[in-house]
Amino acid sequence: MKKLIHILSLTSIFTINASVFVSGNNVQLTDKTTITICRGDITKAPVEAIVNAANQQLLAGGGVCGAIFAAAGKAQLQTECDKHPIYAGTDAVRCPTGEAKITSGCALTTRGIRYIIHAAGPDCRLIKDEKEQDELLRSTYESILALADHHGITSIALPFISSAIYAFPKERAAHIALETIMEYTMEYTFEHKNDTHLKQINFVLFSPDDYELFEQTISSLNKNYRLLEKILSPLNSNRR
Ligand code: AR6
Repeated sequence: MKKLIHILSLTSIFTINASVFVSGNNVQLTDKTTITICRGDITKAPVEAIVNAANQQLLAGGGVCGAIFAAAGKAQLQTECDKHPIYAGTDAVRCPTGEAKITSGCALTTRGIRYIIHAAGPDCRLIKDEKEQDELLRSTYESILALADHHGITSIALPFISSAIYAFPKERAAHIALETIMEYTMEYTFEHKNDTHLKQINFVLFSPDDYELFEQTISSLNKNYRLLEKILSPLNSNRR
């Protein structure tokens, strides 16, 4: 029931935009949290923080990780990542799966990107249990948002974590990504009695297919929330 009450309030918290992200174009901020579905290169996003789909060792890699290291300055960003200590008894793990670590934006600070949040999503080539995959992906997004809030970050751009090299099934991954962000923002409002610092949350999708998937997912989530609101309106009015 607690969860349903949370969900009921979602539509009043969020403004949901869908727009094609063009480098240099800014998205209008509102006084509420806005999720924007964008297309493009995350290193060009006009935000305070971008998220890297990292590996647990926080080493330069391929995919979006490679693009971020290249744009931020590979050596400088690696030096920053190496400041995060290795967890004892691990294979040089600096960021366990489901967690996130922060560095400066290195060369990207000249474009206004002050921070890079490195998050290790589940590698589904190794983790085969679906429940565990889902929980770890959810925890990855929660860790990112909590870390961003801790640093007072107001605008952030996220990639489609785990969806390519780490082979997470895309439909489930998109659903978890969007739902976790909606729920986090709601819960933050309830628990801290004010809004999250995050006002602008951009999902930056690289391929047209991923962009379309996110558009469909966000509109179906929104539809479900509206349906619930209708069915449970007596409950809703009791709360007031
Ligand atoms: N901007 C936005 N999205 C991008 C960009 C970009 N410049 N480049 C690729 N993508 P992946 P993972 C999208 O494989 O599955 C690395 O080696 C891409 O189309 O980068 O979490 C790390 O070091 C896809 O939708 O991340 C890890 O070892 C999304 O980014 C491992 O890969 C994520 O794809 C992480 O794998």
